[in-house]
Amino acid sequence: MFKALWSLGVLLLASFGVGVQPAGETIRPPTFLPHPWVVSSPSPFPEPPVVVSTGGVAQFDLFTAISASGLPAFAYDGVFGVAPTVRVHPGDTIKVYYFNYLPAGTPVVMNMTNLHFHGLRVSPQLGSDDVLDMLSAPGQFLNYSVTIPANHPPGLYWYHTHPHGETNRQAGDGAMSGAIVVEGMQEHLPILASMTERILVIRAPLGKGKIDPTIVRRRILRHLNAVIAPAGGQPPACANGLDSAHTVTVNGAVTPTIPIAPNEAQFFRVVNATG
Ligand SMILES: [Cu+2]
Repeated sequence: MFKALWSLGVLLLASFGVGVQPAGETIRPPTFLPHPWVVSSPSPFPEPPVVVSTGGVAQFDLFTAISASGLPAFAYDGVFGVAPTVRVHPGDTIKVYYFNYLPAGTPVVMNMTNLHFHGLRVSPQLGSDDVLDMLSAPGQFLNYSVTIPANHPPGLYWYHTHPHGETNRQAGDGAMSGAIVVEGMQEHLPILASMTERILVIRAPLGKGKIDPTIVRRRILRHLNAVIAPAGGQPPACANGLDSAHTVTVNGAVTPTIPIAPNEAQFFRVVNATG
């Protein structure tokens, strides 16, 4: 009985978007840059690549593999440590082909992976935002088709890997996350339409050392202070450094500089993706 149910589960998973790469078929292999996310400091403000919905669909390929830091990382469009910002309208569908290039796991670190669409009011069924049944082992892929309801609130959301028991290591320490924008905020606040908009994905990838959540939280607050320093003024010194367990990054960079004119107002969308 149990075996029969298990087989049914595998069948369901197979038909709803989990699979192993068919033999003989080639997939576009990611070519990885040597180091994932830490750019030397200070650096110009890096903008994540953007996937915009066309014809009601925002579609992209995403991979995960071990980065130079020894942790799992996202790879997009051949670049390691990069996750695109996905921009959709209510009623659109996000389609992701997500391939697991992680090495074979152990009973402790299984290297399973999946995606969670954080904050979106979408279906939790197979093929959509289902973090319980949709899991890919190394060498497997997941096909997501996540439809945003037509009455979905506009705003900032995010996606990250969410295999239970491995999320902290992948999403927090490995910084596997990206932003999702559901358009329409400007209709509620028209002044936003005239402002430069910036996406700030704040992560805290693990360096070498011990994990200390208190230090991470303190660093995030201090870093946000630095990011929103007044125009023309020097941002206060940021506590970032490679000496601690985690390094706080903004869009993958350490202490980047955001250009802003005197008296200019900008529209910041800030994702706390520190895990
Ligand atoms: Cu989440």
